[in-house]
Amino acid sequence: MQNRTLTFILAGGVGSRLLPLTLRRSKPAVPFGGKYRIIDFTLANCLHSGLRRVLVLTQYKSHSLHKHLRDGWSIFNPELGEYITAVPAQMNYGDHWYEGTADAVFQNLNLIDRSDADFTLILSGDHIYRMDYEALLRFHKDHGGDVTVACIEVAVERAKDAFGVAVTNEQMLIVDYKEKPKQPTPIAADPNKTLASMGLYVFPTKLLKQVLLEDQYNTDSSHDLAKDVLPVLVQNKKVYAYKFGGKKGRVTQDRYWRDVGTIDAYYKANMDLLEPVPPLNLYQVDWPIRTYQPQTPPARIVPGTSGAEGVFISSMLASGVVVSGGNVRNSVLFEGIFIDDRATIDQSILFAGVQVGAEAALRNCIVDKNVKIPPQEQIGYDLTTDRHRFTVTEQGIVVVPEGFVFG
Ligand code: ADQ
Repeated sequence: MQNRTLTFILAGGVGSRLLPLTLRRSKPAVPFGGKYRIIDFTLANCLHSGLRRVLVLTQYKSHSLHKHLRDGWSIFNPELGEYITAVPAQMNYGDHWYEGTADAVFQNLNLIDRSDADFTLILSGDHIYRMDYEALLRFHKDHGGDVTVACIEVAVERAKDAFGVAVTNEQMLIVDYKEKPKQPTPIAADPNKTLASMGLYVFPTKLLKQVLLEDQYNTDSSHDLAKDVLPVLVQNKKVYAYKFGGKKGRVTQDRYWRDVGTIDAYYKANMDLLEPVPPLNLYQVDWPIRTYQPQTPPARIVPGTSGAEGVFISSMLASGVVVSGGNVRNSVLFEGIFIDDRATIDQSILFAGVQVGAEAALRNCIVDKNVKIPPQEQIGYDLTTDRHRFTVTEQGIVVVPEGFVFG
């Protein structure tokens, strides 16, 4: 089925809840996990699931994402009809940018037609997970339904106002669907859990074109797949829920799925990778997460000028990092970072090129690219002061934005 499938990755959302990390880049382009960008996880899923025709729909602040796709993901051979192509919003129909996810796909109907694909798989570019889409496509075919939505069981609390929620019968046919309800309906087996939509859909291409066209004519619609299109389909067609989790297809460990839509969720998902046995296995040799990697020398942990040992505990360090007498604990460090003598980094995420001066102390913070932290600076210790300078989240994570210059 993969050969007969065209894949869209929706990657154009504003990502306002991830500000200031999305000041200059879209959410899928936000660095994650020490060397990746968020979109790498979805792209790696496509790669390992045998999907070879992938269109990435971009809109807001797309330069960084386009560059990343060009540098890291120009891996297929267009001569064989295989591609990962970034498609910017082009006002193909009407004089407006994409109005919602349904409109984003609709505005690329010409590419759907050109592909001649029988099935269209629609994915989001901003989730951290590993999933074999081949198993999803097979489920769609075997169940003989009209549309399939990938779903996951999550705590009712987590789904409130956040996810689309499906109610199914025993055959997994969706009998009710609500987008971001205040009171998600629990599943029959557990009152604390609900079945959340992962925002991934399989459509027969013919039906997709028909429903997108109908949606365009609906003047009350906000042209969103989850809000406007799916609820109508659930009433009129057979829409099945494919349950993510457990052993399916080639993936042996696939219960982990995170929508890293807020800074706190993003921070937590990074910290998950520091668990002794991380819930998402980056080390599975037959499922590497690909990315663009600059040429940098190996990481070094060495004594500083004062003679203090460089220390590195329960952390991830990308290549090109130099810890020169600094002390790094429970942190994620991207490439090319320099930690000077007796500086301490605790429970923090530092993006590429950050420099931390001697005796500076950073705790519970995220520092965006290339920021220079002066010697003896303290961040994350006095949140009242930090709030005047930086974004501080509900859970007390301090974010130092790209381009911040200390006075
Ligand atoms: P949200 O993530 O809140 O919920 P949305 O903001 O529409 O929905 O984002 C979905 C995807 O589409 C994201 O990858 C985003 O970047 C992209 N996107 C948004 N607007 C776009 C546009 N104008 N052009 C191109 N791409 C765009 C959705 C579903 C829920 C589901 C959750 C799961 O609506 O039902 O539970 O995803 O995370």
